[in-house]
Amino acid sequence: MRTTQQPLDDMLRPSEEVAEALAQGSPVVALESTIISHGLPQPRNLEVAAELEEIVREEGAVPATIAVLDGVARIGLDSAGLERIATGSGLRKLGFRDLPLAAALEASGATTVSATSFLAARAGIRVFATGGLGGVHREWNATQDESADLDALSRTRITVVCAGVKSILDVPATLQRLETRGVTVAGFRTDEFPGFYLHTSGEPVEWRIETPDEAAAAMRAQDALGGPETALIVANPVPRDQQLDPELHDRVLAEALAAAEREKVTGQAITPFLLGYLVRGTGGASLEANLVAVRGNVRLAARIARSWSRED
Ligand code: PSU
Ligand code: MN
Repeated sequence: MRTTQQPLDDMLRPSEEVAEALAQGSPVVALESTIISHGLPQPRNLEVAAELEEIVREEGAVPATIAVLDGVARIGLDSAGLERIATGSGLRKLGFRDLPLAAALEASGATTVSATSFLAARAGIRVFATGGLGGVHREWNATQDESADLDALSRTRITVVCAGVKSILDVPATLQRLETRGVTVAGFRTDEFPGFYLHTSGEPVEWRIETPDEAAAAMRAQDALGGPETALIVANPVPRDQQLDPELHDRVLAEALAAAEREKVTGQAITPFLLGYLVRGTGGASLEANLVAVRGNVRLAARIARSWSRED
């Protein structure tokens, strides 16, 4: 039997600030990096990366932006690290399954929801904020393209605050898959599942919570029940008055989906392609709605992390 193993310390490295906060039981919020590298246009993405960390601090928690740099999963980046994620060329998009190869080959990449959730939980972080989750793609029947985000959330004990799933997806099918896999979903002050750029996707959500304390109570109940290590999704909509105009959204999304088909964009490239098309096709309006969503999610995640650390 082989006994030589790479020590975990060499592969998973919290920043000093994050390590200290975790040791003291202070609130920490994980942030993903794919949204920075592949989800937002340059140069705005670097500003946004810094702004999101600032929001977490304003709310009294410590931000931990997660990415893999030279094979090491970094839990909390300094400004040079954030800059590499935002401006580095040819940076990979790493899902959970890519992590062992990135470690072995000392590669660098941004982490998606599936990889970030795993690494955050492994480092001892319980709360994570993003924009919109990945899910079941509209052409699933032909492509079988379902984001690894869903599988990761069915086996990772983490709370993800998001504005639903990206509206480029098949939202009802994604909700079905989350149900099948036992992922807990609650609307934050809403009875409808959010639509990422839109306040609502039009789909109902069966549970509604009103406060960060209620989210933290659900997290404690998850642990007390002791079932499989599943996630809690806190679905937090963009305010109606800051959403993307629904008609513009539907029209440009239809164009984007047609363009993806024409240009035969598939696999990992499809999500960044569609998001980028929407930014250009809406004259930047989808970008503003995306940012409103992410900022709101980061703020709420910090409040949940605070409630969680008080009760822990
Ligand atoms: N949320 C955003 N923008 C993004 C993403 C999420 O507002 O770019 C990223 C996340 O990293 C998510 C990924 O995990 O898109 C999903 O990609 P795929 O469909 O290839 O699994
Ligand atoms: Mn995919």
